[in-house]
Amino acid sequence: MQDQCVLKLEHWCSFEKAVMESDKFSADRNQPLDMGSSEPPFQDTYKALFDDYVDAESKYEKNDVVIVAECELPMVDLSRLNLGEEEREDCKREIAKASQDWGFFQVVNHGICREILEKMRREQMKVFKRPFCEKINDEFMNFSEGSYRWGTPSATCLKQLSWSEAFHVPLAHISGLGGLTNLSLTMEQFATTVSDLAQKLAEILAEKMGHKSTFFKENCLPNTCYLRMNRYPPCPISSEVFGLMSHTDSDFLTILHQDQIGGLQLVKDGNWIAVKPNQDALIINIGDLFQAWSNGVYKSVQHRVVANKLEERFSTAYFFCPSYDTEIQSCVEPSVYRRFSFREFRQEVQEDVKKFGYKIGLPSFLVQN
Ligand SMILES: O=C(O)CCC(=O)C(=O)O
Repeated sequence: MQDQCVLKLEHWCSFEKAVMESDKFSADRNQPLDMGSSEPPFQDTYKALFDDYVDAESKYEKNDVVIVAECELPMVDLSRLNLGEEEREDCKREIAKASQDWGFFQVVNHGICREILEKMRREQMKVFKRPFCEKINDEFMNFSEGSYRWGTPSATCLKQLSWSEAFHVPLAHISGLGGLTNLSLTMEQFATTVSDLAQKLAEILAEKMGHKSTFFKENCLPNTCYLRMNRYPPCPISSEVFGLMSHTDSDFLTILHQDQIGGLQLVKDGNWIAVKPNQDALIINIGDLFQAWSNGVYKSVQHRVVANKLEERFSTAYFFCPSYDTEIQSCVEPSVYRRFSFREFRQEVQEDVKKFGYKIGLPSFLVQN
């Protein structure tokens, strides 16, 4: 895998250049807020963080260069699940191994037709083009309260600000809309096909831990999962902020469809690596709940998105989650994590974010705490 890596010099610039960029940015900030614009008002809302950044010259090191390797994620051809016993078992083994070694892999021949993926992307692009004042209006968009998110309200410095906007939608709510609009119809179609894939992968991962169980069928229902449509606007200060801050996912597993712009990075063996986009592949990553369920065998790894100065980027994530009452318990003993409900996990994460400005997540549930 190392041989496939291409060293990529990340756009981490010298302090002088950063200040120049901030100056350019300040000029933009003097423009009056355009109410018809679709762009979230990052510059006005986070003005204090930019001012602090420009003032805090001495805190920043000169020529801070970050090298990030660009890698192909482990590739799994899922068509082999439909072949003979040997091929099928090899394929399952690869899925489990990638989940153990990387926490991330990509799949081709996944059964989600290109047409659905393209339609989802088109509808997603359309909704993000709506004026910002419409997007923040829950009633207008017909999504549940708080579905539209942008920036990082809890950020106390530029490095904590995510330069992105998203609709984070509970699927229970989309079914309720009854295909009211093209967008909700498309989201429903997308989620239905992707949920079958998520079930299949979860069952394989459970089987490779020695458990042929109905746990996922019983607890992760189409309406307990979430769909997140992400947009990463071009960012004039792309070297100073992330598109999406480093995090792990609070679910069992995530299925991601991204465009060809690139920007997704993950931690592998203690280093950040950049994921090379592949237009035929979907990306799968293990979430916190699978790490707990597998007693730490499958890894929920930190990932983030870097901001892009010139191009906007889109991605769609399907979060495979159980109902809030579902108890998460390690499938082997002795257990590294104490038993917890998904509701408890979510509450703890929300409280951490309020208290510290970031998620602690699984370490709070270690038995030895
Ligand atoms: O856009 C991406 O590539 C990653 C999205 C992501 O990590 C998320 O939505 O939680």
